Amino acid sequence: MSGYLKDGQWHEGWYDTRATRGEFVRTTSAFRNRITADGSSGFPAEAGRYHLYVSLACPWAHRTLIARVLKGLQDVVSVSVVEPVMTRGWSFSDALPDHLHGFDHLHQIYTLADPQYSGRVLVPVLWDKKKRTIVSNESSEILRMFDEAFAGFASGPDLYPAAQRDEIDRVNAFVYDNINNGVYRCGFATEQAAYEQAFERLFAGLDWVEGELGKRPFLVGAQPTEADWRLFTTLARFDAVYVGHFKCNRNRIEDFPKLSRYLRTLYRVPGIAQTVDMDHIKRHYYMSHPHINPTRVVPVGPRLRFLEVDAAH
Ligand SMILES: N[C@@H](CCC(=O)N[C@@H](CS)C(=O)NCC(=O)O)C(=O)O
Repeated sequence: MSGYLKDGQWHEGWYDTRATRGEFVRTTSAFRNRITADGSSGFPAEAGRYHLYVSLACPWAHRTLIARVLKGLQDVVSVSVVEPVMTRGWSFSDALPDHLHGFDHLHQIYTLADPQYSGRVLVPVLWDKKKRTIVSNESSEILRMFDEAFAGFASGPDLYPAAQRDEIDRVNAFVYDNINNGVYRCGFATEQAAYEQAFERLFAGLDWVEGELGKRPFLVGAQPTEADWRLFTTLARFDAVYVGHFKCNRNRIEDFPKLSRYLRTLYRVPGIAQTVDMDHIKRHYYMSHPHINPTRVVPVGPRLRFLEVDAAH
């Protein structure tokens, strides 16, 4: 089960949707420091200094893993992966250890950074081994740091090109509201009206993207940018999890000609396939939300054609 920390103490509990008429409202991330190339923020870019905690199931954490791979930071920023199924929140095991502290649970990382921390215990977490604290637990900002701050250590495509920033910001906001967070607003709604409203917005959003992808290969311009990778992590989970578990079932991504081709194109970019773990994804969602799936039985299907592109090429 999932839970939260209050004054540094762990409590079991899910999101309370009573005050918001059944609508799921996402909490904001608490740690918002920034790594910069010049170190003016107090967190200078250094090889070997920072450690990323992720869940391979989590679409937000997935963005940061993708940026790490695309920017060639595998030897610069180390990683620990949490167990896919939540027990006292995110946890570690012998197979998936906390490489830095040997902790059993991710909440211990939060209380190491702040013994009085109150709030949810979220992935991703970017840890500073020198200051022994959390730099950030906001995926959109970690993605930007990997893109910009470590230019002296590694290289890769510019994911947030200066000339396209306004357009990327605009697309990101739309995709976040309607699609990335939209699937959660469908799945975690506890009243019919809240679910139906989220459902309409989600599929209107996907219809819009389908139309845009008829005009150009990627969301902003001719090359993938962070806008595409932020959408990709939701698309990759959609047919396997969101259609069934979150009731996002007007149609599948596979049924959209442009979106399904786009998903395959992005999946085929070197390094990306290794960041997609469908076993963690399916087990996490179907087994960690007993209020949605009390039997915790994980569906065997569906067949996911975008995962078969390696075999086909
Ligand atoms: N705004 C955050 C959201 C992160 C987030 O919600 N992570 C989820 C996993 S997909 C989590 O850790 N949930 C645990 C919980 O809510 O208890 C980000 O983008 O970094």
